[in-house]
Order: sequence, then structure tokens, then C-alpha cells
Amino acid sequence: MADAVHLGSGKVRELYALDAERLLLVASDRISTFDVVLPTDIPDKGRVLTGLSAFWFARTRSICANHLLALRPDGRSTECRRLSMLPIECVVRGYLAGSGWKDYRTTGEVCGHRLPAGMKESDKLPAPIFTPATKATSGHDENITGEQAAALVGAERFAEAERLSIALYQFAADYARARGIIIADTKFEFGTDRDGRLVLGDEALTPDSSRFWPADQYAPGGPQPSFDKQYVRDFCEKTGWNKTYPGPELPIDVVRGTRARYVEAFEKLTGIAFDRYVKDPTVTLG
Ligand code: Q0Z
Repeated sequence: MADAVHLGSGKVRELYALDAERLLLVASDRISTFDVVLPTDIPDKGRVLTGLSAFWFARTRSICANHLLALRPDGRSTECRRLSMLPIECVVRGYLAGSGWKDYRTTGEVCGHRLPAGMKESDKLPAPIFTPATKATSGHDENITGEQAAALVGAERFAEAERLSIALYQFAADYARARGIIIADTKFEFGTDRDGRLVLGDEALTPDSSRFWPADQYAPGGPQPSFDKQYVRDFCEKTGWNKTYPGPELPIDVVRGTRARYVEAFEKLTGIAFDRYVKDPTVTLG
């Protein structure tokens, strides 16, 4: 990484330029909860997320082209094609949770989609919906209507991003459901390549970009436990932390339990032993 130029930091990832056409995306072991990055790392979290993203990129290439060029041997770094990113977050919801539930409760709609009356928190939607959001540079992404999103990217781009997002979600949600995980919702980021073609970028279908729920505990009518972060959230609630910076240090049992949940998600979804991934990250690409 001697001549990689640092371009930016996300909450838990770093982005570098390798050359004019290629970027390096590095996933750290940092974890955030209630929008705050905690001082304690979860060992291997970055590898799990990188491996899962690569797995989905490899299996969805027939639906949509993606930015993945190579996985580095460290298992946490992805070489990718440099794109011109669309200024919208492409969110797909299959279930009513988070801001979708909040918007539904106050308006009966989510991003302009009118939903049936009487739905409960975490209910499955009649069909997945595309609920775009703006990219906030600071603070929270804001849900927008399809018309607003189309005004930002153009009507044709919007229609294409919606169609691909729904198709990607449907494929992954069905795949995951058969392996005991509900993907309640997910966020995609698309960009265009030099030829103007739409390409899936960033990370895809990871627990950091999606809500993963354990299917065997699914019980609509309230919030669902998070597949990956529930031990962290439970611990944070118990400490009485006010959810502003700085967050609490995590005890070792919470770290171990959380690491085990990430590894479990990886193994359930990919069918690949995590040890094998660590030895050779390219096993996810098969
Ligand atoms: C992704 C982000 C991160 C900070 C830009 N293939 C691409 N081409 C152009 N730009 C991006 C990508 Cl993935 C791109 N981000 C999000 C990631 C740290 C910000 F690791 N920003």
C-alpha cells in the first residue's frame, strides 16, 4: 500500500486511490452502534464484511455489474473500479423497520409508497419497495420520494437503479432466508463507469449496510433482535450510556459473542468455513 493515497474515512472503513482507475476499500474491525463508533474493536469484523460483500458481488454479476476487481490476501481490502457515484442511497425494504416504520406510522407511506393500513412494526411488506435517501455529509440520510430521487439522477437512471436494487435484494433475501437469516432491508450504492453504465459499488448485503434478523426469532409487532449487534446494544442499554460520543468499552464476553455472530452470519450465508476464508479470501468468489 506504499503509494496508495488516502481519499477518505467512513465510520468503520477507509478509502484509498491506487491509480486513476482503481480504489482500495479497507474494512476495519471497528463497530458502531446508535451511530457512535465504540472504542473496542471486534476482531475479524472487517474480514467478515469484506468476504460477505465479495460473495454477493460474485453471485449477483448476472443481475448487475459491480466494482470488485480483487480481494487482497489480508481479507479486509478490496481493489475496486473507480466509479462516478450517484448522489442517492438505494435502499430496498422487505420489512417495516427503522425509518420506514417511523414514516409509515406518521403518514401511512414510505418514500411515496402507500402501504396497507394496520401494519405492525417489523411486518413483511406485500412486496419489496425502493426507498431512496439522500447522502448526508453529516448527520442522517433523509428519505426522499422517487420523484425527488429522479430529479437528482435523471428519470432513466432512477428507473434502472430501482429495478436493479429490487432484483438484487430479492435474490439475496431469498438466498439468506433459506439459510436462516432475514434481510429486512439493505442499502446499495451505484456509480457509473466511463461508458456510462450503471455499476454496483461500495459494500453490498453486509450486516453494516443491511438489517439482518435471525429468522427463528422473527416476531412482528415490535423491534427485532439484530443478528450481529444485539449483544452490543443490550450491553450499551444496560450501562445507561446516553448514546453520544464517546461510547463505552466493551467487555470481553460481549466482544467474543459479537465476533461469533459475525462469523456465524458469514458461514451461514456463504457455506464457507471462516478459517478457509482467512487462509484464502478468493474462496468467496467461486
Ligand atoms: C465509496 C466510502 C470508505 C469512505 C466513494 N468504486 C467506487 N468508486 C468511487 N467512489 C467510491 C467507490 Cl466504492 C466511494 N465511498 C464510500 C467508503 C470510506 C467512504 F471506505 N465513497
